[in-house]
Amino acid sequence: MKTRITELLRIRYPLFQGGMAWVADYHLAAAVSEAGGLGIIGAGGAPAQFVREQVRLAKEMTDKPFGVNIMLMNPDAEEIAKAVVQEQVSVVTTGAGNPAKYAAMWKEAGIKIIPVVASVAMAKMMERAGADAIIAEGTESGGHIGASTTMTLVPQVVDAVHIPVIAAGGIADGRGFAAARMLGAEGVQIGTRFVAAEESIAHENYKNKIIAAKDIDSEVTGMSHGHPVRQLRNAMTREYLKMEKEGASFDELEKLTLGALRKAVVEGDIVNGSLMAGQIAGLVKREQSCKEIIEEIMAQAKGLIGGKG
Ligand code: TUI
Repeated sequence: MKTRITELLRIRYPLFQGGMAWVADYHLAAAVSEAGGLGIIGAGGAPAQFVREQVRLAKEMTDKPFGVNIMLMNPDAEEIAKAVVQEQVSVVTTGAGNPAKYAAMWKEAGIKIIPVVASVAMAKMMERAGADAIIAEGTESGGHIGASTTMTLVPQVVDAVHIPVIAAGGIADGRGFAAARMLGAEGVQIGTRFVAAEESIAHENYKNKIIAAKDIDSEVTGMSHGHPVRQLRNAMTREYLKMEKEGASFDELEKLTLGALRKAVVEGDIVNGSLMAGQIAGLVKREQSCKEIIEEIMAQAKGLIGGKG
């Protein structure tokens, strides 16, 4: 299945694995890249040295291209931005901010720049700043989200920029892949289904919560202070939303979520942890290898789209 994304990155399938904090380490990234997609190491809130080590470990497991996602709210973002140059990473995706100030440095190093955006305005700004492609992420996604749905955002971003667009948010199977292609996207990014992959280091409790989730089991916290985060409903989200309704301050609310993602991913704390997941979690039925996931999605998509893709 050829698109401008497979050509740009020299990968078999235009299918990215989301660079999820704590979850997307070198095991997951290498497995996805080995299966023909683009694996992405999620730097999340980690220090630059951790990211360097992760990149080196991924290179020992695959000689195929993989990326690093830099979450721009990370206080160490600048150091990570330099580290990906030194470690000769081929693709960088960014989230939760504007990466324009790093664009010249990355371009000079030959790194492909693919920012995640949640609006047309940001997509245009990123194209002007030198992005090679754009990931348009809808509000169906897990984690930190924007307001527009994938269905509405993707075609509007496709019309607004010349660079290729990758659709994210609400995609977990071949139907979602095919639908994204119909909206004009030249690739997709998938997060939630890969959290439950065999190669994912997420705790079994977290994987099982995703596998058990139904369509309406996610909740968005943080709307009141402008940092909406989607995660599966549990005691933590109930308490958060109750406090938010009562007008709790940002600092009070932060106490509930501080370290909550780590609690979910590493400790398997499904009560107080932040079980970030997208609205498509209801479609994830079992733990499978990355290769099985990718081949299943691509076979289904090819059947729907036809041979040319
Ligand atoms: O970044 C994400 N998703 C994330 S980051 C994350 S880590 C976290 N943990 C706890 C609380 C909050 C975050 C979990 N999930 N997705 C990519 C994304 N980026 N979605 C939306 C945006 C975005 C938002 C604003 C991109 C650019 C932007 O620009 C703002 C500006 O600077 O103008």
